[in-house]
Amino acid sequence: MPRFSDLDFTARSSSVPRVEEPKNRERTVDPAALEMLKVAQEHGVYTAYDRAVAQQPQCQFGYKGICCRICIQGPCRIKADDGPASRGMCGADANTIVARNLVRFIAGGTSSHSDHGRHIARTLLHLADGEAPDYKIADPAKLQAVAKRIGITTEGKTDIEIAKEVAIEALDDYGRYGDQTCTFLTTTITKGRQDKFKATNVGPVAIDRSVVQLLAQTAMGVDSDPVNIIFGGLKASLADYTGMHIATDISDILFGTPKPLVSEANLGVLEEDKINIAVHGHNPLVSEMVVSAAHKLESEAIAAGAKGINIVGLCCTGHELLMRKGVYIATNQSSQELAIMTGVLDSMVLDIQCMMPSVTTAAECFHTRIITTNEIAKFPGAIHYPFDETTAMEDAMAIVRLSIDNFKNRDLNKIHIPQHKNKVVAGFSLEAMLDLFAAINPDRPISVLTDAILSGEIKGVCLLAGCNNLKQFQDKSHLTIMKELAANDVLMVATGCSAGAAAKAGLMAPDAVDKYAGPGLKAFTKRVEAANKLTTGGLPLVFHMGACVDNTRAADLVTAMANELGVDVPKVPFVASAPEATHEKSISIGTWAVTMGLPVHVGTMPPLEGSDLVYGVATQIAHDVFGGHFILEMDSEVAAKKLINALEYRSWKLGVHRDAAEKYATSLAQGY
Ligand code: BF8
Ligand code: SF4
Repeated sequence: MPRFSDLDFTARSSSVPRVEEPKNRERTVDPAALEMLKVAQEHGVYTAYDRAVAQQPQCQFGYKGICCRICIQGPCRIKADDGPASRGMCGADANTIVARNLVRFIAGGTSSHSDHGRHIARTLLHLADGEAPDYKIADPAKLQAVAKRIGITTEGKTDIEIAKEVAIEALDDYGRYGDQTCTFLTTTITKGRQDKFKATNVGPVAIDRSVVQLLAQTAMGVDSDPVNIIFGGLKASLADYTGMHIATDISDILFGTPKPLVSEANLGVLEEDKINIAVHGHNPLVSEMVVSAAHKLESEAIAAGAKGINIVGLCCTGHELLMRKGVYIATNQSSQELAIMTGVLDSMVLDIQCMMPSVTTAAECFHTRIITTNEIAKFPGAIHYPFDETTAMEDAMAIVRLSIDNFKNRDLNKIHIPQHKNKVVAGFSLEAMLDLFAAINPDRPISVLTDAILSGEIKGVCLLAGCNNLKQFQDKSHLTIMKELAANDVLMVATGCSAGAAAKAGLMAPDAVDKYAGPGLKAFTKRVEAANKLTTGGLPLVFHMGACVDNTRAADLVTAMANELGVDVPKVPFVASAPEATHEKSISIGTWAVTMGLPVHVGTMPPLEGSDLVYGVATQIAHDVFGGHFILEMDSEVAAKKLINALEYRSWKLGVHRDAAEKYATSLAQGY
């Protein structure tokens, strides 16, 4: 059972409003976004912030997960505790309906990440076959490391030969016929997790199959056992992990493994005298090529009257570029439309995921060209330029030229760039983190972190992940939790829009350590900083680990910590938080993180309150089986305390078990 040392806390959320100030459209704490909301109003353009208000009050059947519409006898709603209205027409009860709805989110999230991963893996295969000449193996060392990890011999083989085998092994994880659990899962987790997943039958053998099976399992008239349905969801969530790991590994191979670097974040990074291109979405295959094409076409931009080309990132494809190239982050998910209203965005280049359909509407009042590039993501009103990896540079140059050509269409009366931006130190892949620690202990770098936890210098590690959610004020929960954890000596890594929130607010700048870190965290950070010759001006308060798809970097970190400590993941003082979870992807990530053995805070209520059984499984029973559980808490200050409680509990227990092991000369107890 999860335990809170503060006995006022329970598995239920505090009673804060589920939608903060539902009539207030100024739903953000980002000063640049607040400024641009006024500009939007002046131009009469509705944004996500207005639509969030217009959607209130939201349907409570849907909110609690007790609306079923998976067959067309429905929608059926659970309207009573007993009698005929307590079940849908087919007889499904609240527990079944909530469980089915929830795991179908996981199927969606897994599909998103893994289809992205497949695209990257196929590109590596095309590269190996000589069909994607514009891509290259940017990090041969990572290629070697991944190959070795997944059991491919590398001696006597060229990089291209190894790349082909890695790509085929990755693609095998999507559609294997046999019974072997996915390679990119089993080779990246602890022995304890391998055994646990085998014992509970949640290890996927093929990513695609786990999603298809889950949809089949949850179709009308198939599985009505909510617990069995949840286990199907767990299998799909581990398939999500697998697809994400493939995406990160192969993106590093193709584009380089991130290293510490300096950049800036927030709308103030837009430059009036340059061609501004925002790359938006998730898949670096397009955005990396756009960056390269922009370098080649600088002279054309100058000929068009601009001082050059300024690429900025939106959402996770921006984080991919920030991590590897130092490209600026313009903003995170909720405020994407506002970038258009600066009047200086000459194009917005979209690939997949988290892109608002309304960007084309916003662009109608401004000159921005919206350019879609993926066959599964077309927007009415946008220019569709089909991007093909086999002709990548040619396509990217055409896209950049569409942007240069649009510079002349700017309306000088509509220009408004908010002067808000902050320094960002990013680029913390796991490899980069271990390099930092190796300056103190070259033999066992990870022990620098685990020793700091064992000595009590820091309380543990928290992964901050996930989205913006306009039920709350944009970024507010992220920043509240980060500041509270920092003051309590918790080391933080962040991804996706959470990293975006930290970056915009200056929490990824070195001076944030002096401002917000507690004494232990400050001492730890400064010690690591002093041991390294950094060119970044210091280490940040929150370490940027990448895009959402890179959450597996954090999983690899906790796996390394577990192996170093000689325990399984559920014993490691490591927690995760998605303060503003939104996308289906955040549900699948949260679920695999719980299955891996982590306490996972979610700050926006997923639709499961309609079933006490499903709620109890997520927040309590999961802990008994896997050692991880959800902390569903809408009050971000309480959430921070609950996360700290979870870390303290784990550190205390780890200490007790270590003392006992020392005293009785046994290995550490593995129970949690
Ligand atoms: O994958 S954090 S809103 S942008 S889903 Fe989307 Fe959520 Fe942002 Fe990136 Ni992740
Ligand atoms: Fe209604 Fe059952 Fe159909 Fe769901 S599956 S919509 S509960 S009849």
